[in-house]
Amino acid sequence: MNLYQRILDAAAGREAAVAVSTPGRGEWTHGDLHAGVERCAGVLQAAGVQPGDRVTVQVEKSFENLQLYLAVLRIGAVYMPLNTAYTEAELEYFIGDAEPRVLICDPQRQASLARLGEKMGLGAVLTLGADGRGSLTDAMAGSLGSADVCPRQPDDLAAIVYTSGTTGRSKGAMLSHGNLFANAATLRQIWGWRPDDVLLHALPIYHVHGLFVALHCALLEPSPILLLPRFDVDAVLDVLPEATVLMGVPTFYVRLLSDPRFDRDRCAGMRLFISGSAPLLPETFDAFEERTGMRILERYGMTEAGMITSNPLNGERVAGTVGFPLPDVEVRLRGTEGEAIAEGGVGVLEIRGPNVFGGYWRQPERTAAEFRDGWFITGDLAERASDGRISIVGRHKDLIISGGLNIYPREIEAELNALPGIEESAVIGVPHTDFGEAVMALVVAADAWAGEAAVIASLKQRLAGFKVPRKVLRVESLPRNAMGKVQKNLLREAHLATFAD
Ligand code: MCA
Ligand code: AMP
Repeated sequence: MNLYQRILDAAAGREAAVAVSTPGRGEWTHGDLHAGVERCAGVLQAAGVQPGDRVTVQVEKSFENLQLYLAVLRIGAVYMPLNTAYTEAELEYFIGDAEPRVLICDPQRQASLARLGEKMGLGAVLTLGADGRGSLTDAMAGSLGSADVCPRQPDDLAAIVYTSGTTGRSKGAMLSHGNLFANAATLRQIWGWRPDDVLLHALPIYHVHGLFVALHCALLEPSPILLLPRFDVDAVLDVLPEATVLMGVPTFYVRLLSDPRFDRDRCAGMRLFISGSAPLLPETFDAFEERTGMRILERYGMTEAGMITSNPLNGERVAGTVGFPLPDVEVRLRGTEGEAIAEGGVGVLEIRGPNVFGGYWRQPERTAAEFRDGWFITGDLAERASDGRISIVGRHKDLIISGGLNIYPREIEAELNALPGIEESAVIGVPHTDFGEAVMALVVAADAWAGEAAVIASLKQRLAGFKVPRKVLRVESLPRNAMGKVQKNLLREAHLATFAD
């Protein structure tokens, strides 16, 4: 039950058909794809990677990056993708926690990461650039390939995907071959995946949305993938007429709508626009329908579980709701202490199903804290209508989602509080037209503090750019409740219009 074996089996007899194309770079058949996977697997094995070993990957998206992911699955190792925006300080934490055998990074970071790799006892540091070149692909050219696909049990780990924590540092969600296959099979069924589908892929492949949700649907059919290196409106508009399905975060749709070239004609061949990772505003849903005559299908998910609910393929797609639980996923709503709530009331969404991860890597206490009687506590606040439709109405966890990327205020507050002159801080998310929410920091600071620009500059040294506050405002004090807890709701209300156009 190796997920890669399923992907390989799906491609049998289709060796000459196009699997992936990237405008400006080329196109590759299923035969090319899997021959390269085998060679890449051989390189990893020669570097000492054994089944169960972690392979950490921080590279730009490319066809070769996809081959690398599949090669890790093939040899029974554990894929560990990282956002390319992470700084070296952030990377050091992830490597220390996961203890990978091998790190694959961008050639530009090779020198500094090789030093880090030596310090942290890595077996090898290989490189792969956005153009598909690097020491990994050089080694692939001379590789004889690996032996057979490594047999795996459904519970064996396929990937560890790090997700930030409300308390403390990021934690690695452990996803098994069984988790990934179960979710992919369900999505392919409910979204009516077809051999003549063409997936327009513009998401990063270091998060669950782009890596598992989008790619597995296409690879298990198999249907061809138009693999764009990143989301760029011009590039997406160019290839849209050749595609049938697009998956994106709400920012994709906001940006497409802001371009007058995005119209019905260009969408004529499309059968499905899917949105998720962050709330899609009803205004965006409506404007999209008005422009294209099509309704975006919104779904809801999490790194720890892949997809959880979805609006229907056939049937009413309702703006502001995330649809129904997937057929093999159970959901229930509970109070914050686990107590029952009244029918129709707001509660914390808890889930159970074959898609739900096994726990956080080497963190049994945190795993135990996020499960109740076998149900995973998502931390999202939801409401269930009488017909069973779920709406996400808020978050019990202190989390900001900007352009589909999760940002945990605590991590930024800790960095801010460590800066000279800053006594305390509160980081909040406020409405932003492009990103949905943007990060803002309120700081209580001594007169001699460095000032907004210098604070932003020093945070950029330590944190990935998307986490750095777009505004840092000095305030006299932070509002607190009787328990001494900062009342972030009051701050969010007071600063609602910070990024208003
Ligand atoms: C980039 N920047 C951002 C973001 N992305 N700032 C805030 N929020 C962001 N999301 C900053 C950079 O640090 C940089 O700042 C400047 O914007 C330009 O960077 P660039 O890379 O050019 O930005 P972009 O290409 O315009 O990217 C925006 C984007 C991208 C297309 C929305 O962030 C994206 O593809 N997001 C998708 C994330 C995703 O896949 N999420 C799924 C998580 P400076 O100039 O200051 O350096 S998985 C998940 O959530 C679950 C499972 C689910 O339900 O799907
Ligand atoms: P991540 O930890 O990056 O996997 O992000 C998962 C979180 O994204 C969920 O817990 C939700 O808070 C949020 N999310 C995902 N999809 C949606 C959606 N369609 N509507 C609202 N929030 C969403």
